[in-house]
Amino acid sequence: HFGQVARVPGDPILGLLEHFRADPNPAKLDLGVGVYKDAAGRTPIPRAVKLAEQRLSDSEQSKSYVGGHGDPLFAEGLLRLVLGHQSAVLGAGRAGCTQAPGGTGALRLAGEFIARCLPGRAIWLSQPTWPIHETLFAAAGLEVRHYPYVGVDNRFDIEGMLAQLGRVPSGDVVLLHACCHNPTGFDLSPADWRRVLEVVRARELLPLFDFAYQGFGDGLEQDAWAVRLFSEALPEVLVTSSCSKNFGLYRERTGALIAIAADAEGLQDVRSQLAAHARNLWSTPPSHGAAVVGLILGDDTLRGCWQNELDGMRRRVAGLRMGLVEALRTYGLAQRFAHIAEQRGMFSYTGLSAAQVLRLRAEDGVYLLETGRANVAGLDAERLDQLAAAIARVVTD
Ligand code: PLP
Ligand code: TYF
Repeated sequence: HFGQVARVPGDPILGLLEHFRADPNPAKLDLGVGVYKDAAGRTPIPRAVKLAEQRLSDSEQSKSYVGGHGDPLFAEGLLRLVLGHQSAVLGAGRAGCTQAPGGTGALRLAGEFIARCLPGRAIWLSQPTWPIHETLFAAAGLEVRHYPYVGVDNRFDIEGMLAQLGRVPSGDVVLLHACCHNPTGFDLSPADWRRVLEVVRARELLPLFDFAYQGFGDGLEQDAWAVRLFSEALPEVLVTSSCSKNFGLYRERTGALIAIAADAEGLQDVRSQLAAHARNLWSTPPSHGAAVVGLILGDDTLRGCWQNELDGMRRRVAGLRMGLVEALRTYGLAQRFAHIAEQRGMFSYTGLSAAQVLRLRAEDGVYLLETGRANVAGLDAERLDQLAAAIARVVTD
């Protein structure tokens, strides 16, 4: 009976948004859920997306199903966006793209594939990571384990990470955030990535890159650097790509699992399995968002327009990071919070404690996650000083 069904708590990140909406404080500030926001606090639809949608609505002939791997134009554009136009792996026919409902769908498909086709391999996640990683891979039946990433001192722990990866059983899967680590904002340097590559190679681990923020770190090409380094150096790599943030397509559920195999023949075996598992999960993927991305990536004008707008989003977030550290300087706190300007992407592990976060919420209407994670894109450039004053009060009282 349904009477035996236990109630479980909702998603804490999305739950925080409800608390924010219910707060009558007119000066409230939402730094919770990770969606990009512009200076007016809106999550915009990029102009290139609007233009592509208009074109689509005029040209679309049918709503019949797309194939199991999704839209071929989308696949072609996304493979080049992620792996690069010059990719040797692409040239050799070793990389394929399976469209999925968002980055989350791609992660779940990867989880299914690993659980069914590579049984006995555990997946190693950074500590901390995006909470959905923890539940999603467990739901797919994988054993979930952790490697150190950011410690209680709120510093990126590359030595701890490398030491643990060096002890991971051969063959296990290691999930790596390609850029803009969620939740911390701490990314690896190129030298760090090379060291991780050597451990992954030596222990014959399978890297699974979660690439949800391409274009939000240092730029579209720069952010793909680690994915490309590993893809060209190793026989087998998995990458989940999300178009939610960089194309502003969140609710259209647009993403893909990119599989790289040792040779073109092996790739086709993997792809047959991915299509079979996708069939059990969602049959065929949603079309609209992928059709939009396919149009944008395949058209120089639309692509240029999109890249400009994405550059603008990236620069806005980077500017807010620096602006907040500058505002904190007035209170003698620039040094203490210097990491905010060094982190990348939408998120910052500020280092504020749960008690400090709760005070900011109650006294100032500033909403961060209790872990101290702030969505930097939610900051108001006109009110950085006000926020800095509030932070100074809760850290010094
Ligand atoms: N992976 C990470 C690290 C994310 O932050 C997100 C964001 O929501 C996703 C995956 C999933 O993105 P999507 O909305 O495309 O499912
Ligand atoms: O971490 C975030 O805030 C984003 C958005 O269940 C998100 O990745 C948060 C929770 C969730 C789905 C997406």
